[in-house]
Amino acid sequence: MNAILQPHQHFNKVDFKPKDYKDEKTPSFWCAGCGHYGVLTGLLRALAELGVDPNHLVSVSGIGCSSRLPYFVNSYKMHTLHGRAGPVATGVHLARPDLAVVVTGGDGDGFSIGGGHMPHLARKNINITYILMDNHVYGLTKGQCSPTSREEMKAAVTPYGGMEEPLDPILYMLTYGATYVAQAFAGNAKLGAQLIKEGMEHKGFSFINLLSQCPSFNELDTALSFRSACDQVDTAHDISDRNAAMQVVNKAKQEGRIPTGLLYKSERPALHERMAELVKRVGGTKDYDLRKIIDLARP
Ligand SMILES: Cc1ncc(C[n+]2csc(CCOP(=O)(O)OP(=O)(O)O)c2C)c(N)n1
Repeated sequence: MNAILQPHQHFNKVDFKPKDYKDEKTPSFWCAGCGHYGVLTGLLRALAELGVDPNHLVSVSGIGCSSRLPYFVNSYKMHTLHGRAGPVATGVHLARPDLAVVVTGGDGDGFSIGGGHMPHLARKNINITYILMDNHVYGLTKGQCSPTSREEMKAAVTPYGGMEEPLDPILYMLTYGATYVAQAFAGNAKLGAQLIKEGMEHKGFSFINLLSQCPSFNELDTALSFRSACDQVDTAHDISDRNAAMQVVNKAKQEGRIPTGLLYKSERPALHERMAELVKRVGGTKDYDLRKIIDLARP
């Protein structure tokens, strides 16, 4: 593994417009009015601003309406198993740390079935960008509660409303040590694009929660309700202070508001750098001697 290889070396390589990053073979096929279109628009704009070479871009997803997104992007792509986009993306990244890896997926995919993986992407500081397309519902399977659904949301299997406290993906990611944490309303593609771009430039695990309305199965969280509850707060606190970021989020939640913008950013070694360092320490080549690693680990 070569520590010098970084995705950034493939930035500013092409002069593409956002539409050039759209896979023209596959027209996007979400419902009319779906917020996921806004996520796609933001991503395509971010890619154009970065000028990332599509040959060095990998778009990875799990299963869900949101997880269809890689189909629509001019890149290498992997539509994997429900909840398993994170581990697959980790493997892609560790095998080829020079590629830009973007995961997209839903709140169900990431925080229900995939929930066991999320802390580890954050704590290991995997150098990938994770875009959560958070519509507070399972869209593809036609409207069950997700971990981010509001308690009062009535769905087919919860006709009297839910019984569970929703989790907050932002607080979750701050807690587990993600080094770039941001949030926006998916319909604000300008802010979405800016946050995705900065997230892809960030070295380490970047997590961007994009609130995305589901007009087919979530009547509570509409485009209007998301848009009117969002406040851009990213200049109001020290961005490198994790406790301050948590306080901002908690305060906004108490007031029924949604804090958007860049909420937290810090620097620490990413996993691929630590692995490269280990290889160097025990032999200086990727064909390292496992015995040396074991000997080194002995007290
Ligand atoms: C192992 C497994 N369990 C369950 C499913 C059914 N399933 C497919 S998508 C999905 C949830 C999708 O919700 P979300 O991830 O929030 O994305 P959305 O469709 O709302 O964009 C479920 C439960 C599956 N495909 N595989």
